Amino acid sequence: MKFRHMFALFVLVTVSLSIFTSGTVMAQSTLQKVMEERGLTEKDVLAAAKTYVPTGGRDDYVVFSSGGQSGHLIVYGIPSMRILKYVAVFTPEPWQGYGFDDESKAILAQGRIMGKDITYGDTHHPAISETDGDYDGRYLFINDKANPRIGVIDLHDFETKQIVANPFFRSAHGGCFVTPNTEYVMEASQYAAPYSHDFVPLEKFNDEYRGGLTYWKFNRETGRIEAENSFTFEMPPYSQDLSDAGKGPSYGWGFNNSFCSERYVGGIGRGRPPFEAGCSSKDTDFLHITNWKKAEELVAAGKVTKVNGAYLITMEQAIQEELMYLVPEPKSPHGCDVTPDGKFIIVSGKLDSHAWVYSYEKIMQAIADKNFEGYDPYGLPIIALHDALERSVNVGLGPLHTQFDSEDGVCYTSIYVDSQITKWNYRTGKILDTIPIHYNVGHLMTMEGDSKTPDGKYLVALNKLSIDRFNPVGPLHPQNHQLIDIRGSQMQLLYDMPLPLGEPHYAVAIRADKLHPVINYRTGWNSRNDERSPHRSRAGRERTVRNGNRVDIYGTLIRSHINPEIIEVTEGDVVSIHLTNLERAQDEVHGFAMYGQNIQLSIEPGKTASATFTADKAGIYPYYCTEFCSALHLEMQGYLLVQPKGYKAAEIQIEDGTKYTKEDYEAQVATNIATQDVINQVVGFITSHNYQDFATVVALVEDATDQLGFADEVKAKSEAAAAEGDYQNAMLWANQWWQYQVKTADLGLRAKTFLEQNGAVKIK
Ligand code: K7E
Ligand code: CUA
Repeated sequence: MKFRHMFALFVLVTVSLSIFTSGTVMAQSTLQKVMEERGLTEKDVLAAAKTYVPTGGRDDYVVFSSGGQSGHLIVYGIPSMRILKYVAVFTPEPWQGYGFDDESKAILAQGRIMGKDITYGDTHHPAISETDGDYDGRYLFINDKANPRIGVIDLHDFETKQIVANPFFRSAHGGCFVTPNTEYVMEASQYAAPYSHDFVPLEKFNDEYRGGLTYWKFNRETGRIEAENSFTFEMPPYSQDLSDAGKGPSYGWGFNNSFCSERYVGGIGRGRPPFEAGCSSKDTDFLHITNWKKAEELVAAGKVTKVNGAYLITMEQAIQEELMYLVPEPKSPHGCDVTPDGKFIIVSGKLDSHAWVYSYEKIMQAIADKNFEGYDPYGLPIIALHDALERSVNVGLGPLHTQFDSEDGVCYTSIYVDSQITKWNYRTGKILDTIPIHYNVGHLMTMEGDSKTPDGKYLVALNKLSIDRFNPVGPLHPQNHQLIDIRGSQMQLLYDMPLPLGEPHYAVAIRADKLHPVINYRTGWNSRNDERSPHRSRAGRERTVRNGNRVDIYGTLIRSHINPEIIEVTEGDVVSIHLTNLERAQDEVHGFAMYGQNIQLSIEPGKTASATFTADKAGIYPYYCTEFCSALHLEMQGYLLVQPKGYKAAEIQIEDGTKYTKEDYEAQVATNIATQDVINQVVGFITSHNYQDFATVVALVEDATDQLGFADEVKAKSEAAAAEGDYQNAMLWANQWWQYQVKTADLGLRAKTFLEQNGAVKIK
């Protein structure tokens, strides 16, 4: 190395070191000041640093939380706890156009109960699809407890694609839990009811009311549940509660607990002690163990008959074919969690302080030996508790749910009554740590914590009460999700996140790099059923088709106009407006709202969405784009003219509010030529770099090329009008030409900035 170079290096190192040192001192003194001013301790600052994601940064995990009775799914990031999205599932949500466009109305209609629209859901348990026991990030399922339904969400675009309603149940709590290859989605009923829709008096509860467990068949290729290939286990009228699927050695089996095996029917009004008294009087309830693998074979062999149009494995058949067993569970249990190795099932005694660890091996041994302590009133064999139990561990008062750590044997149980999380080891029964929770934790969740290979790292406590945690907002408090660091031997509370939607029950977290959502659709896409829309349109192909009193409008959207801008129909017409977003650029969504018709669409790049309504009253109905998509977004507007029957158009022309001259036209053209220079410079920069190596830039360039093509078309119109001396239209088209240029330049500059910030290299 030459001396000159060494010297230069020395100067560089010295200078950068001194900058670094003085920078640190400065940051420290400022940090100190902020800590003093805000009354923060070192522990607070450490917690903040552990959760803070700098601007433009991404989270390591993405959480899908139940939205409780909002019927939505909530998506947020960890460790930042920033909310990313609400996904509408059972409930209309106007921002996403869900329940407003015809396509999503068809999805919601799949969830009708006895022909009635149900526009909410009590969501409890989301489940991510699994491959070989690990989250694969492809699909997500969530249940509705109140109306026994399941929503299927495709994670390639975070949209709800399907809703299935249970053919037997009147409520369902123990779902969604998936088998290790997402062969099935488990859904257990909760409140026993007759399988028919007929009236059956409560006096016949024991004989005609039933619980059950449905294994919904999932087709990974189509991404849909196949109701016709799904089957249900008929179960006694106990209140089946949570479920989980076996894995590893216990693959092929399912587990679900229950409460109220007393089969008690309350009736305060009838002078009877309430449900809560009669449902907790016995010392034990039952863990149900079902062999879905064998049941699947019976279905395939044609040995299972259909009831209500769906396969039903009666208790009689389950006993005969040795498909279902019971094991006592102490004290109104809750939680039913299979350990990552598939060897144990952990159930909590909600009214007690123990978690009960059942051994799969012992259960199988008892089954093999036909070692039963008796039979329940329906003839189901009961395995004695001491023959199935590995150990019980005193974890705290009111234990509910258990999740797992990356460290073998380590797990965490939510303790409702004591408001704490207990960290313990299910192999040794040792308690390792506890941490107080604010307040009354329900579910808890660790990263990928119910998969075969949990990631550990963070834990979220989903609390039932938030009481004094946040600024008061009236009697209905926000929910509180508390983020806890579990990387050390002691748990550390990092963050309280208020969630202002529903009472979320369960949540699942997946590594962010396992998700690969799209940024746009193929042009003309019906995103609700993931097929090409028959109602799509292309630029220049916009049209209106009339058929009697049915009017179909096939339109397009692109910055910054809706085509058509004027729609004429007659009073009484049934009108369908089908709109295709022609954009390909990321985040260029257009909305579509219209006065007085309850229409609000969200049309993402490439999507086609439709709105159908009856134009029953003559009048003027403005419509416009509801997403601020460009500088001329406010001008993205139009009029629906609903003309009275027999209306004859007046013999008058639209008179422009402003008149233009030759000078106006020439000034505009001069501006356009100057703008073209800017565009050429940007294009020069882009094409002299390796822009084709950047997918984002390629998309921007495609979009810009489109816009420039449109500019050329209207430039020709402008010049033709000028040649005829029609400077009014020449000026208006010249202005439109400029509008397209502005959009081209905007896209080009975004592409240029991207290249500069992402290390593009000059190639010519
Ligand atoms: Cu415990 Cu529905 Cu899972 Cu609520 S359930 S907490
Ligand atoms: Cu499109 Cu605003």
